Amino acid sequence: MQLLHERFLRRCFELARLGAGSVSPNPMVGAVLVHAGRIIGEGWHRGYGEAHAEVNCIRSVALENQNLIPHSTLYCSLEPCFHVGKTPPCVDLVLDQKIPRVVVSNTDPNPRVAGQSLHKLRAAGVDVLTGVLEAEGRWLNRAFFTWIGQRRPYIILKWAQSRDGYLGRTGERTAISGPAVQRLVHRWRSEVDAILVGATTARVDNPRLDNRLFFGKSPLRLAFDTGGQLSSTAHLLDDTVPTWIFGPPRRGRWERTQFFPTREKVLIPSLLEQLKTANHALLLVEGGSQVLHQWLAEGWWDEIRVVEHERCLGGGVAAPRGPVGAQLYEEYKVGGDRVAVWKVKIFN
Ligand code: AOF
Ligand code: ZN
Repeated sequence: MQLLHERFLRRCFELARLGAGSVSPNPMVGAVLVHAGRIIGEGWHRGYGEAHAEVNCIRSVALENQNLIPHSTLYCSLEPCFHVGKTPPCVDLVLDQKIPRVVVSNTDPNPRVAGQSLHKLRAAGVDVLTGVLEAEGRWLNRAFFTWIGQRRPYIILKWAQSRDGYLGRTGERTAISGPAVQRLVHRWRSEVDAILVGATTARVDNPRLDNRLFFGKSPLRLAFDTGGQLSSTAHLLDDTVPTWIFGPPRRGRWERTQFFPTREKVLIPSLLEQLKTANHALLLVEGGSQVLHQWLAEGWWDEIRVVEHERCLGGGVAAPRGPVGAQLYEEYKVGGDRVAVWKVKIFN
């Protein structure tokens, strides 16, 4: 039975992931309705402010199967919501539909829910099973758990290094990773709310920081320019994508670019505070060396993604040393490159 529950919950996770990049700061949620071992409905939370997974799941049930709903099991990656938010409470939908069994991975940490729905369902006689594949569910929604638990964005540090541990040659843009991993990095960009680079990278690499190689949106671009040295012809100042520059304001008409004059010392906390105010819960820090060292040294990270190319550079800017306090979560090959994902030891 447990294996069957896990199978359907894994399907919920798969569906939930389809919301990556579109639902933040909400969680990614998937729901599956099962009758006698057969899936009769599926749904996921598709966009922030839109219908929840459970609603889309019930809506997807074919007319001829609707009489089966009161005899089915609802699988949900997250506890159904209890509150009236942008949509009515999902817990009432479950009760209205007379669904007799609910299997859930995680309790919703949102204080407006926090187990109250599971309690209400049980009190109404619904058979509730919770905590199935709990660690997987928490990992899937690690940004949401951090957002609710610590009231700050989830921070991913990312860098690419040569096999002998260099980020690039000093003072010049150095292409390290292959085309397959570049596409993956653009996918990562499509899934986060904001992406940051430091002043040197902004000047030397002249990055666009948008998502051109994968489906979906481009994130908000953030760059440090406290010295005001970024060239006015830099891609980051092209005003094509929403961009925040932490540095002195520049003259001209700006539609999508905002300037935040900020003191060097309070850069990180003030940046995180601004992101929080704008409801951005997921930040990708793409370098370069100074920024990565600082964020690592001050402990401002939740996850680290390292892309390692098989080639050696023989010298240049050294990549940060093996992340302290990190635990390898997964490793895989993409083209000729190796991707390693590290997570904070205490998470999960
Ligand atoms: C669910 N199913 O698919 C999601 C849930 O602003 P709202 O109304 O969209 O509510 C957002 C909150 O609802 C969010 O913080 C989380 O607690 C819960 N998300 N709940 O039953 C879903 N996305
Ligand atoms: Zn809901």
